[in-house]
Amino acid sequence: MTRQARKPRTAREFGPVAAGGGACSPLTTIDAPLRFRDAPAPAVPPPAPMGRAKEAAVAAADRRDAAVDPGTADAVPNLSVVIPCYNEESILWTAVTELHAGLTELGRSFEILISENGSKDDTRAIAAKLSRNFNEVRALHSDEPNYGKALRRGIEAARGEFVICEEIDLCDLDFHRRALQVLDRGDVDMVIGSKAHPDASDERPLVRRAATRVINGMLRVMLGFRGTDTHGLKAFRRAALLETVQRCVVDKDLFASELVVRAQRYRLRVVEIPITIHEKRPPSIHLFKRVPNVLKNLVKLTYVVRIRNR
Ligand SMILES: Nc1nc2c(ncn2[C@@H]2O[C@H](COP(=O)(O)OP(=O)(O)OP(=O)(O)O)[C@@H](O)[C@H]2O)c(=O)[nH]1
Ligand SMILES: [Mg+2]
Repeated sequence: MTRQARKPRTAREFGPVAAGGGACSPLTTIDAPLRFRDAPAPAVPPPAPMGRAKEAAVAAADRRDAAVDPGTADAVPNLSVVIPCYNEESILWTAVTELHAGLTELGRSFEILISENGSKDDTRAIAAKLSRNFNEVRALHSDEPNYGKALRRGIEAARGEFVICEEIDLCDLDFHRRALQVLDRGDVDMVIGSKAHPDASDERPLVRRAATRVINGMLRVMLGFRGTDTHGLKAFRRAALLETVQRCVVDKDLFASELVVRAQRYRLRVVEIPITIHEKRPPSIHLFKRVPNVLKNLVKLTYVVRIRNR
């Protein structure tokens, strides 16, 4: 992946966190006052107790994972990379093999969680084979194709001190390095890799770049989101985000956005860094097919957050 030459950054684009950032990339802090700043920050309530049926379902899911996942008994890793996967047979093997090599070079202990659901091609079988081939790879499966559920399940199953949410067509080790450098400092809970940051380089087609701006504009107006991107690469300290994950109410595409919006509402320390987007293949689901669900979940999320104040 080639990095384009960038114009010099203006001082305005360097937030206070960047000032002490040494060699790490510029950061834009996104902890400006909330639109609803006069309201007390909602405390993160304890997760609701699980009912018997849910407990049984979770236990059954764990047993299923164990069946395809002989590596889980190993020591707890420093880093978990969670990758939701759907119908990715064409790139999964190569992408994970390359990612495994890159993460090995980083010099941290790690695990890669392939969180597949609903694939109609050989993705599940390839993920299982990868988990047999590499001790550090774990394969999760369930039947319903659902990006948000897959990401959530992967985060909940992750054991690392740090979690990175990846996409199989990106596997951006440069983001991993820079985000971990920021998290290592200990004064940040979550790092968003922003496609719409002034210093980002986004090679996706115009219509998808525009869609990113539209959805983020809606998140700002409807939910008080502060920042430039919510969907895609992110890294965080697992302990800091786990309760936030459990409070999320929407799934599919909007789950990733809800996670970021809630992290801000709960006053977690969230920053953005620019990324270069160079996809290995076009998206598996067409943008317009995703719109109805995004809008439905946006209305639901706005109701829950704004009206129910949850
Ligand atoms: N488990 C699971 N993974 C999914 C699903 N849909 C997409 N993914 C995965 O999510 C990641 C991103 O999917 P893409 O198809 O590239 O979507 P995208 O349009 O680039 O996403 P944006 O960041 O919104 O632009 C990939 O790793 C996909 O395999 C799904 O229904 N289930
Ligand atoms: Mg993509």
